[in-house]
Amino acid sequence: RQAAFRSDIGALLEQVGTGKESLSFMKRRMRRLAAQWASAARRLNDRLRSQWREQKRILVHVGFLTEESGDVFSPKVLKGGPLGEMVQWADILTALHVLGHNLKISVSLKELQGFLGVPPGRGSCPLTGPLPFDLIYTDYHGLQQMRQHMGLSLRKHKCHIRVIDTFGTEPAYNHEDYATLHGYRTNWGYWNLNCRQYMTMFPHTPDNSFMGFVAEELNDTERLSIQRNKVDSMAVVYGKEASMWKGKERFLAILHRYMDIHGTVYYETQRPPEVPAFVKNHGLLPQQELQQLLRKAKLFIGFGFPYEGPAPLEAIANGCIFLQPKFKPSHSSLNHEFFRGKPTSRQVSSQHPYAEQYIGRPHVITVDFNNSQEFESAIQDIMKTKVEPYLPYEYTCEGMLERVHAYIQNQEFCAPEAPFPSANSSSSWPGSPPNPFVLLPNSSALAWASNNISTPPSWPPLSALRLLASLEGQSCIDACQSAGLICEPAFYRFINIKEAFSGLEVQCDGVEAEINHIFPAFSVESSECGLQKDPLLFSCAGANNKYHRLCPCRDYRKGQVALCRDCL
Ligand code: U2F
Repeated sequence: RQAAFRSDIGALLEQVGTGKESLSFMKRRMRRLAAQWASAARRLNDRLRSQWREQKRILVHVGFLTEESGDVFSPKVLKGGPLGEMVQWADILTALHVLGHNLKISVSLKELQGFLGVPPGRGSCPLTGPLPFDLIYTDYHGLQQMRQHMGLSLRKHKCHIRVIDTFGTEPAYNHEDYATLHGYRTNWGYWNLNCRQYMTMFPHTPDNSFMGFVAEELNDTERLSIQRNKVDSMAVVYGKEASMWKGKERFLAILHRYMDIHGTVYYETQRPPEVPAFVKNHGLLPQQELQQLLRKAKLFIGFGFPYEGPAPLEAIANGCIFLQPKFKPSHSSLNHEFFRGKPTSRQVSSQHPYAEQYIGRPHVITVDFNNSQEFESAIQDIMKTKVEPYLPYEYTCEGMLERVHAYIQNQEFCAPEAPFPSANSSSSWPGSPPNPFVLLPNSSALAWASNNISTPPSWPPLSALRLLASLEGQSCIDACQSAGLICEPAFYRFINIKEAFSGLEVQCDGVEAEINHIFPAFSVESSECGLQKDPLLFSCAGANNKYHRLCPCRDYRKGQVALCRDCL
């Protein structure tokens, strides 16, 4: 069946259900953004007119909101607790609904069992018949619940699952045996999924798929009125919970010399002691009122926590400059409590690396807050700088719909990928590939590869592939990025061949295949070249001081890093 865009969200609101503050928050958000989604759907529909979009049967099981997982989030919705995850789930649900898919939503174990047709109360009774869904979106909590209640059948069906995973999961952590043997075992990882089945909140490692969320878009009238009403001396502090303000008096005092400071900190009866008396605290605001405040403010300032939330994008979209601390050294699961046990080694270079790296000046200013002079002159600069409201396309409704549509129609983890020349031994390309195997656009090697090997056809299309060698110690994330490209894990299987070394004129004293997330890679010093033996370990994120990595890069659309030029 063809999926038809929906512009009305009435049915979705009914499906979301009631009885939890988190669900009410999500529904308020859905209502508030409904018009924005509808007009984005019209635009995308016009652009995709000729394309067949298959309607999928989709189950969304929001594990962290189930009572069975403890649901620690719902009671804190109105008390300054995390809302980022709810923002994202609300937007995922809306995107799937608007794209016209057949949706079922579950926020309890009972509903999950009902939808899956598993008899309730029978422990890990396996689901016997076929899976009644094409896709299941869930999170790590939900995955755990499915393992417990679908038993053995989970293994059979897991290619249909997509895991919404805020901070991301790197391949070394995802591979159960490898993680256990090499110290990458955490509470969360080790599910042996294809890492592209993990979907993140920001484009972290391209080993995962970038799901994202949306921020508010402005029409021309709103832009104009923002321009007129901006107050150059007004700052809003990022932090809805008092603990986020702790120990920040020094910065607040400096800032207060220049600007009036506003906060939206939750409190019960009295001003929290962490919030100085000169701060105008509005208390936790409904999203809509926060947007109004941001429209007037010139500066949105973060003090280091929360990490990687939606609010800075909302502030920038409303014409604020976001000032945030640079982390030196970077925060990560190795040195910071918050990230400890998360299945990633990602180095978080500031409070909001996406804002720092993908948006940057003049909208985002990232400085060392411990250097008071640097901090103070940043504030002085901000007061003088004029900026326009800005929202990257990938965080607009149209951008999110386009991306989710592309994933749904093209990502396929169930069909076995054609066995690519096995990296086991001396085997090479079947037939005789044109050499040297330099993956230039439209080269005959590529044409040959797409005709002979790529069944089902590769997505992203193989024409986007560019092969690079990283610098010693550099990951493929960084190597591709420094060439203006992005690492594409789906392409590893095409470059995990010995011809790739010769194509790059690398001298190899023999080529071995190993189970090591750094491979394919080579060492110049020892003339050692290694291929990857286990496709589950193909990793954009991996890096090792002794090795240059072989990197499959691709182009990307401006403002939509998840998609290559020919991906739609
Ligand atoms: C992040 O979660 P947070 O909820 O702490 O992220 P924020 O950026 O603070 O804000 C989330 C939403 O809260 C809204 C605001 C944002 O969309 O519009 N809000 C509001 O409605 N009223 C207010 O007064 C202030 C904000 C991140 F998203 C999570 O993934 C992390 O787990 C968490 C911890 O690092 O940080």
